[in-house]
Amino acid sequence: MASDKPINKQVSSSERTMCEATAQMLDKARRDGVIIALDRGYEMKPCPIGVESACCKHCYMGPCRLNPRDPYKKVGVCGATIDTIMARNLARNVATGSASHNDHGMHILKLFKEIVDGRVKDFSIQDTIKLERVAKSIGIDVEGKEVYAVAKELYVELEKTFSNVDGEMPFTRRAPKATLEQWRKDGIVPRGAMREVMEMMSRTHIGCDQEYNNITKQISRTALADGWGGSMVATELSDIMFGTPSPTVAEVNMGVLKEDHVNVIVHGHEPAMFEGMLAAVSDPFFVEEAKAKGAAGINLVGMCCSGAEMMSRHGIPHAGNFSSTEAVLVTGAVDAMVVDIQCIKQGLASIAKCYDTHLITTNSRAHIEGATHIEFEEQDPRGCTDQVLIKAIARFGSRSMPIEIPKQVQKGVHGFTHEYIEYMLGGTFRGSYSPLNENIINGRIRGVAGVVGCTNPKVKQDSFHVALVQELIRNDVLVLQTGCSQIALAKAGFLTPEAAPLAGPGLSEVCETVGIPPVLGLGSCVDNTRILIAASAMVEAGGLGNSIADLPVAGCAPEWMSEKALAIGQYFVASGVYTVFGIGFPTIKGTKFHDLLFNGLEQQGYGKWGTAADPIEIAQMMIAHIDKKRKELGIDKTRERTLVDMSDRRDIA
Ligand code: NFS
Repeated sequence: MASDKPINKQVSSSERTMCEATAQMLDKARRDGVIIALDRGYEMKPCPIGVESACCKHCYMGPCRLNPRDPYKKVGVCGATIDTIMARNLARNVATGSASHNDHGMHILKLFKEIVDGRVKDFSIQDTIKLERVAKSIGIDVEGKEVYAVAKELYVELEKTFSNVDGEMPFTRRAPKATLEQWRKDGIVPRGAMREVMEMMSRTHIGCDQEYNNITKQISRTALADGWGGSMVATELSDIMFGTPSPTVAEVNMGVLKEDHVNVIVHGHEPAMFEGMLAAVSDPFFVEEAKAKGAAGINLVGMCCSGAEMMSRHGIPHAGNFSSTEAVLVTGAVDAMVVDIQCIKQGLASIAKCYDTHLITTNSRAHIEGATHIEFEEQDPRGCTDQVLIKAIARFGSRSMPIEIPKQVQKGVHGFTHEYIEYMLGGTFRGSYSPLNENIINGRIRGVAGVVGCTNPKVKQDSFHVALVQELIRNDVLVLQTGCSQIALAKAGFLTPEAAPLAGPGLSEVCETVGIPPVLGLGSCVDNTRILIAASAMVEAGGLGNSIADLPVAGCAPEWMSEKALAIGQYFVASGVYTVFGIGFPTIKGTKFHDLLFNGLEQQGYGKWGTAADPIEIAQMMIAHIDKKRKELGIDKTRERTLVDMSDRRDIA
């Protein structure tokens, strides 16, 4: 957004981001008098009461503000205690996050139905093996049935994910038996996502559920309706319709923009529009149109989560994560940025205007004031994509902005899936998680960590992700990644097999043997469900306990910012995973609700939350938890026997 206000230049761009390309664009934005979120975030002073969730605005007797330093001194006008207030606030955050993923999943399901019904012709079922596999996983008999018959049955079953009034969400059948039994015992198996989100909203109305333990149960249920519901539907059906990813080399960072090409960036979360754009840019008509305007071609690039998905599936280059979406426009080289839903900053509109870039919204659920809206319809993808390309090519032909494209670009291997992990360890005929479990039991791999989530201008962009992952792999923890975190590590060069020596001796040995990086990129945020399935497969393979809570695993979102991240965190906790958030957490230490989340849930047999401000401390907390689980499993000794330090290694040599 253009501003006359002096910008705080005392903080150098390299202190705001460790991404050199983004730093270069932040400097340019400052020179151009344009303020982007990395500077806005720094200037914003968050409300000290809100940051700890000590305020309530669920009715108009308030808003009521309690004192975070003395939280039990006061109650709200209705008598709500600090525990009720914090629990209700988190509940609504989780409901929003779960609603976002379920809305996405439901949209994907609708597209799947329209393909099955023959109403959408531009997309089809690409992966019939996965279709059968997913159908079988929830008890559908596929024997002797035609592809579209199986697809129809799968649709009917998966619709219950959203519409069930009672019963159990279909994909919960994929959870380990002991994990599912725990949910049943506590009455938190999600029914239908619409019911869970609606009930969560209703129960947090003034004067309804005012017992933080009981509210927490519904928080877990609403979150599980995300992880084992809408998100999992989105991942699995996207794989079936657009192809299941397998490891592929892709380029990441702003250097993927090309000055002599028409540059079109797609940013958002739903793959259909991006797939439509991919088909349109290879149309010879548009290639010729671009050439007629003097361009060498059309360069299609992704950002954020749909970018991560397309990179995994098709190797499409990726220009950067959440904190770089405004900065990339500062290059002046973006002819059109096309967006759909979620994580699209409103600030993009004014910055696009400053750099004469077309910002085009395409989804009926997400318009932005100041952007051009061209609706994307799955029945007629070209109705939208062609108009986008006409605008982008015209803008290329009349470019007036000085162009400065950062040089940084990093190659990496993306596109791992839970299916591929199984295959790479065991091969086609004896694909299995047993080799992974064996390597955990014998101590070469200490444990597995999911490092995921956003970037947040409250901290130096990417720096927490990178420091944390570096520490984890150094300690032989295999890291699985998704979302903006994956992009941070990809930019830093960790997603290549060549990064194996950065890992500890055990993990690097495994990586070198199998030929994989120590950090495996699984795609977008809804693809966190691949981690749930991988964890379930580890339990099933045996030797590491009966439930996800028994596994030597941990999760983390070190630079989180969105409500979706809170929903994801809670579904991992409720599935049995110790989950640590960096930056902060919206509860007050020392309160009963905080203690329940950070301690009590684990005693009940679930995972638990953790938080710390320093990435190395977070890594150590995760490693300590992994070691605790190893001890409980009785495999802590094996690790001590197998580990050799560098001097031992030299002696052996
Ligand atoms: Ni996830 Fe993807 Fe990124 Fe955070 Fe936003 S893009 S869904 S919420 S910022 S990881």
